[in-house]
Amino acid sequence: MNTIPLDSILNDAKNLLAETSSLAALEDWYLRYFSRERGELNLLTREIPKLPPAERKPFGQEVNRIKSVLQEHFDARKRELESVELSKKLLRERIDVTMPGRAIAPGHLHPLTRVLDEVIAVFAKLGYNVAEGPEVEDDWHNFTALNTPEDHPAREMQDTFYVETGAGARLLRTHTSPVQIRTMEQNQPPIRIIAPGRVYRRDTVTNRHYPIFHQIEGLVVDSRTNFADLKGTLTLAMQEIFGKDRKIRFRPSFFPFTEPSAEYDIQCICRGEGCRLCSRTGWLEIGGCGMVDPSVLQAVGYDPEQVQGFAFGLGAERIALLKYDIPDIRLIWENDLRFLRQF
Ligand code: 2NL
Repeated sequence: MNTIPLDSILNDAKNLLAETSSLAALEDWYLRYFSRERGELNLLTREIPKLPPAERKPFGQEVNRIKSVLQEHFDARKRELESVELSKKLLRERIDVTMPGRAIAPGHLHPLTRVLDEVIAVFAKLGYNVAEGPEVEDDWHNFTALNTPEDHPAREMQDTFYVETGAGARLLRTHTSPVQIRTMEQNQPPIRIIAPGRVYRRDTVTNRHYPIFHQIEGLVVDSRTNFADLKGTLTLAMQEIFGKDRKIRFRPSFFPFTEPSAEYDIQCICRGEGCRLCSRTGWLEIGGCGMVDPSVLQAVGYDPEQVQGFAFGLGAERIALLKYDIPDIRLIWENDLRFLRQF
C-alpha cells in the first residue's frame, strides 16, 4: 500500500493557487507543480515504478486526474488574474478626456508690423492704393529715373549693396521710390499710391541705425496737385498716427527727386519744453517730402506741363521707436520675446 497523500497534495495545490495574487506568483506556482524537472506532479510520476505492480495503474490514473484538475484550476485562475491586472493597468493609464486642454498662447503682431498696418490704413482711408515691387532693383529704377546723378554719393559701392556691378548692375533697393517709378511707368495719372517695404543702406549699427529698415513712401500725381495738398495730406496723416493735438512743421531741404523739397517734423510730446526724446528742440524728425521733380515725371513718360505731383517718405522703424518709446532699434530685429510680449 503506498503512503503518498495524493488528496492533501491536491488540496495544498488548490489553496496555494487561490492565494496567488499576481501573474508572477501564478508562474511560480505553475513551475512548482508542473515543471518538467522539479515539478511535484512529475516527481509523483517517477514514484510509479517503485510501487507494487497492482497499485501502479490506479496511482498513475489518480496522478493524471489531479494533473488535469489542477491544469483546469490553473487556467481559470490565470484568466482571473489577467483580467484583474488588465483593469489595474487600465485604471493606471486612464486618460481623463474631460480635462481642459493645454492652451496655445496666442501671438500678436510685431510692433513694426503694427506701424506699417496703421500707416497703410490711414492712407487707404484717403484713397491711396498699396504698391509693391522687387527688393533687388536695377540702376534705372533705383537711381537714374529718380534724377540721381552718376556722381551722387548714394550710388557709391560703400553706401549701396550691389548684387551685380557694371552694365546691368543689380542692387538692394535703397528706398521704395523704384516702386513708384514702376507704377508710373505702367499707369497713367491720376496716381495715388503708398509703397511700404524693406530697404537697404550701408550703415554702422547703433541704437538708431540699422542697414535694413522699412520705408513708407507716398506718391500723388494729378493735373493740379500742389504743395498745399502735400502739407494738408501729411498734417492730417501724422495727426491720425500721433494724435490730433500734435503740430507738424516743414523745413526746406533737398532731394534729387523733388523740387521744392522739405523735411517734416512732428511736435514732441514735451510740447517744446525740451526733453531727451527731441534733444531739447521740441520737434521730432519724421521724413522728407516735396513736389516731384519734372525730370522724374519726364523719365516715366509723363508731360510735366500737364501733370504734377508730390511725394513723401517716412521710416517705419523711426515711427515705431517714437510711438512705443523703444530705446534701441536693434530690439526690432532680435525677436527677444521679453521685448515683444510688451506690445
Ligand atoms: C525720407 C525721404 C522722400 C521721396 C521720398 C519720391 C519718390 C518719387 C518721386 C519723388 Cl517716385 N520723390 N520720394 C521724396 C522726398 C522724400 O523720402 O526721409 N524718407 C524716409
